[in-house]
Parts: sequence; structure tokens; C-alpha cells
Amino acid sequence: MKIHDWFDGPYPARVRIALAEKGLLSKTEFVSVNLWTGEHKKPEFLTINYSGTLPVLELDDGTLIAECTAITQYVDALVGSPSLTGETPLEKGLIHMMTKRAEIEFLDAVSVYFHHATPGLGPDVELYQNPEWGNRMRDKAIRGMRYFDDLLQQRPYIAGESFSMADIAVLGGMIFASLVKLPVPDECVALLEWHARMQERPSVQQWRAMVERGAPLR
Ligand code: GTS
Repeated sequence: MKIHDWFDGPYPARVRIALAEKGLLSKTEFVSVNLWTGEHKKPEFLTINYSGTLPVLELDDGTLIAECTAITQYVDALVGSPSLTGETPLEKGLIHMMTKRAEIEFLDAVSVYFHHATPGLGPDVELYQNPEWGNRMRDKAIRGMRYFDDLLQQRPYIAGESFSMADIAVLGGMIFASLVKLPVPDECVALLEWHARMQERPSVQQWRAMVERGAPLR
């Protein structure tokens, strides 16, 4: 299978970490789509993903799956335990809820801040910007950090007692926040400790090593 993505993107990181967790990184070919030249908004890529975003999973029969959550659900189902998306109906429900919450309250908010209140991907790609909206989303992202900090004071992982897709989604938020230099408030000790713990996971170390190697060639 192939993943169309960009090597150091925060959303692509979510899928790369999920693939590493499932031991599937070496079975995946990465096709580089250059965000900085707006390749993801060109007609050729829009036929691959209508939304013009990365990452996209392409199966050997040509089937295309976009959206990090959907791709993670697919790769999670390919390989058995430990599950990233939950074994029981309750786990599945909670993990899905917390993943969605990580996106809405944190990761997507950082993304809107980046695209609207900073130069983003540059004038050729950012055709419409609304800095006021971007700054509101920055404040929302910081509230999201405080929310997840609160949660992590009560449990070891975002959706409960074990590592899941929801942790990967919050990690995506932390990766994006670091890229746009949006610091985590010092008082969010539980979030910072969880983040330090996540850096010890082999999957996160494998992702970091790939980023350090740079963009894979087509
Ligand atoms: N809901 C999508 C998902 O979960 O896959 C969002 C994907 C997304 O926003 N991806 C970013 C993108 O394509 C990639 S990155 O910023 O993390 O590298 N952004 C480009 C753009 O122009 O919005």
C-alpha cells in the first residue's frame, strides 16, 4: 500500500505513528506531495482526495482512503492486537470520541491558527486568510491543551487505561503546536509528562527518525 503525504506534516505523523505501532511502516511506500508548492491543491491531487489534504492511503487495487481516523481504523483492522481503536464496543466509542475531541479542540484549531494567523504555506497556497479567526483558534487550542492536561491528571492515556488512536491525535496537536511555536502552558504538567512518556514509544522514535531523514523521494 501507498501513503500520499508530506514527511514532516502533523496529520501525516498520525498515520506514520499508527503504521509504526502496527509494524507496517516497512510495508508502506510513501509518495511525497509537496505542501509548500501547493501540490495538494492541484487538480491532479484533487482527484486523489477531494478535500485537498494529506495523508491519503492508496491500496494495491487503487482504493483511496483519506482522513487520518479512517486510515488508522483501516490499518488497525489489518493487524490484530494491541488495538489502537478499541476491542470492546465501549472502548471503540470512547476512543472515537476522544480522537474527535483531540481534532476539534486541539489539532484542527492549531491548523486553522497556522493557515489564518501566520504566513501558513505562503501566499501562493493561502488564498484566503482571516487572522482574527486564526487567533481565536489559537486560543481554542490552548484551552484544548488545558482540557487534555486535566484529563491526564486522572488517567494515564487520553481515552483511558491504554494507548490508542486518541493519544496519536493529541500527539498530532503537540507536533503542530511545536511547528508553529505555540507553547504548552507550564502549568500543564500532566500533559507535558504524558508527552515526554510518548517520546519513549518506539513508534514515535521511528516517526522522528523518518522526519530527520527528510522527504522521501518519489
Ligand atoms: N481531516 C483531515 C485528516 O484528518 O486527515 C485533515 C488533514 C490535513 O489538514 N492535513 C494537512 C494538510 O493537508 C497536512 S499537514 O498540515 O499536517 O502537513 N494541510 C494543507 C492545507 O492546505 O490545509
